[in-house]
Amino acid sequence: MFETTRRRALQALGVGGAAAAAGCTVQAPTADAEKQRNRVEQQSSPSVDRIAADPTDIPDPIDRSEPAEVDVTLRAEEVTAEIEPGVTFDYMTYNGQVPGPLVRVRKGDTVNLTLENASENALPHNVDFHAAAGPGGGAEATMTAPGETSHLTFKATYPGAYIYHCAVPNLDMHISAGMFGIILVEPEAGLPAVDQELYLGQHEIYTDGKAGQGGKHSFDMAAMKREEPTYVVMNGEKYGLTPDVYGSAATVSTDDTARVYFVTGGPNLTSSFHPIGNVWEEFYPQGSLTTEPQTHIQTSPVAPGSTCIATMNFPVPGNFKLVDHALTRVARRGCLAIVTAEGEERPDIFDPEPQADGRTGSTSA
Ligand SMILES: [Cu+2]
Repeated sequence: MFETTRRRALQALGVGGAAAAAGCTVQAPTADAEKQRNRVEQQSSPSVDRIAADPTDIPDPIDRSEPAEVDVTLRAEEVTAEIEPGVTFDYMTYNGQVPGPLVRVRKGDTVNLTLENASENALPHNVDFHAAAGPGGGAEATMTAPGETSHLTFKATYPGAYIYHCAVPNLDMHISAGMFGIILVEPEAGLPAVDQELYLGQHEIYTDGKAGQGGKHSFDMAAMKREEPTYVVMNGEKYGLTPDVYGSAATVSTDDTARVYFVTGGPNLTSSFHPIGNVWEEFYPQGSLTTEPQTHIQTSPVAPGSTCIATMNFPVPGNFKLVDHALTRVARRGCLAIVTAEGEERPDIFDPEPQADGRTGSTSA
C-alpha cells in the first residue's frame, strides 16, 4: 500500500555506516553505544523512504494440509529514517522495516532460517524466536557479524503468534532501535477467514531530543535505563499510519472483519491495547491459539515480548484508532494507528445528530 516517492533523491546522499566489526560477535554495552554514536555522526539524512512496515503486507493464509520446509531470510539492516517528518533516527531493523516481516508458517513446519548481516552495518545481530524450542530461541546460533550470514533450522512445534527479536548483549537497545517482529504459527486447521489482516508493532524509542524536535536524534542509553522514552510508536513512526500523515493503516468496508496481529517489542512498556470506538470482538491473549479467545474486550495488556491476535468489526463508517490506552503515549509520544471504515451510515447503531436530521434517536433529558 505504501508509495515510495519520498526520499528517493536523498538515498544517494546516504553515507555508509562505521567500519564493520568483522569477527566481533559479542559487544560490551559501551562498545555498542560508541559504535552507534559514531554512526550517528556520519549519517543524518534518511537512507530509506519509510521505516514503517506496511501493515497490510502479510503472507497469505496457509492452505496446506501437510507440514513443509519453509525458507525464511531475514536481513539485519541499520538504516536512517524519519520517526516523524523532519526527525531522523538510526534504526536497526530486520529487512529495513519496523516491525520486521511477519513470518507465517504452520504447526509442524520446519523453518530454515538464513540471517544476513549487511556488510555496511556496524554491529553484530541475531534472532531469538519465541516459536523455536531451543536455547535462546536461536540467539546464540544466529549471532552474526556484519558481512556474514548464519543459519538456523527449527521445527514450529506449537501454534500461536510469537515475537522474534534481536538478543545480542545490548538487546534492549537493539529492540528499541527496531529489531522485533512476529512469527505466526498457524494451527493445523488454519485460522478462520477474515476480510482484512493487519500487522502492527508497538515499541518505544529513547532519544537525546524532545518529541517533535526537528533534526537528527541520537539513541539515549541513559533515557532507556530510566525507561523514559521520547517516542512510543506503532510500526516505528509517530502517527505514520494515520490519514493526516501518510494514510490509514488500512481502509475496510463496514461489515468487514479485520484480524490484527499485534506485537509489543518494548523493550520496557506494556501496551494497553484498545480500539477506540469499538471493542475487540475476539481477543487471543499472548497470541495463544490453543486457548479459546476472549470476547468483547475493551483494553488488554500486551507485555513486552508478547503479542495478541484480535479481531474487530466495523458496523458503522469512520476512523477507528488503535492505541495504547496509556494515553499520554498517544497524545504526546505518537502511539496511534487508524483504520478507516467506509460504508453506509447506520443511525440505528450510532447516530451522532439525532435531533438535527429528525431521525429516530435517543431521548435527551
Ligand atoms: Cu541487533
